[in-house]
Amino acid sequence: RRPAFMMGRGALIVFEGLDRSGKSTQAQLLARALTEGGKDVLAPSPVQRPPSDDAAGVEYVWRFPDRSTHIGQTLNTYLSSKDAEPLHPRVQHLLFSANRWERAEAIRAALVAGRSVILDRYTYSGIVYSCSLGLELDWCMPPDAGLPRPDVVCFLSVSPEVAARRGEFGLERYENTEMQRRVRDNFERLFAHTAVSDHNIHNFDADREMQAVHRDIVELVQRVIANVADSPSTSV
Ligand code: T5A
Ligand code: NA
Repeated sequence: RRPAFMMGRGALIVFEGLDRSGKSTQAQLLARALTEGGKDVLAPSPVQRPPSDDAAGVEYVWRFPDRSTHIGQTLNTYLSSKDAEPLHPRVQHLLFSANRWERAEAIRAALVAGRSVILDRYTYSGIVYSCSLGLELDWCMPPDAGLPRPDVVCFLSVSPEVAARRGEFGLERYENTEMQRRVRDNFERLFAHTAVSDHNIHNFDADREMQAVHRDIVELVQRVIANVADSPSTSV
C-alpha cells in the first residue's frame, strides 16, 4: 500500500432510492467488500463512525439524516412518530440540509485523507422528499449548494409492491404508497434537471436479490475509486 502522503483522494459514493429499496443493506455490503478487497478499512457498522486521523484508507458509511446530532434528534422525533407535531415543510427542509452541513467538513477531510466515504442518502433525498410535500424544486436546491459532490450516485430502483413486502414498511412518517409514488416521480424529475444530470447517476434494479445488486455495484464503484484518485474534489 502507498504511504498516506502519496495516496490520492477517496471517492464519495452515495446511495439513493425509495424507502426500503435496500440502501442501508447495500451500503454495508459495499463497505465490507472494499475492506476484503485488501484495503485498510474499519469494519463497517450500522452505527456511523466519525473519522479518526490515524487510519488512512478507511471507508465510512454515514447515514442522512444523521440522527445523532442536535438537529438530527429533532428530525428523528418528527420522522419516527406520525403523531408528532408536524414541522412546517420549509423549516423541515432547512433542518435536513443543515444536518448535512453538520458533516460536510468531516466528509471533505476524509476524502482528502484518501478515505472513501459511503453515504446512505444525501442531497437528492433532501430535495425530492421536500418536493413531494409540495415545495418548489428551485427553492429546495440552493441550501445544499457547496456540499461535497458525489463521484457516483447509486440509485436503487424498487417497485412499490416489492418495497411494501420488505421488513417494517409503514412504521415511519413517509412510508405510504401515495407518498412513495410522488417520491419516485420527483427523483426522475430531479435526475433530469440540468444541475444534476451530469452527476454520474446509475440506476440499479433493486427488486433483485441482494447479492445480484451488490455485484453490479461493486464493479462500478471499484472503477470509480480507481479513477478519482488523481482528480480534485468539487462541490454540488
Ligand atoms: N428524508 C431523508 C427527508 O425527508 N429529507 C432528507 O434530507 C433525508 C436525508 C428516513 C426518512 O427521511 C426522509 C426520507 C425517509 O423517509 P432513512 O433513515 O434513510 O430516512 O430511512 P430508513 O427507514 O432507515 O431506511 P429505508 O426505509 O430508506 O430503507 P433502505 O435503507 O432503503 O433499506 P434497507 O437496506 O434497510 O432494507 C429494508 C429491508 O429490506 C430488506 C432488508 O433486509 C430490510 O429488512 N432487503 C431486501 N430483501 C430482499 N431483497 C433485497 N434485495 C433486499 N434489500 C434489502
Ligand atoms: Na436505511
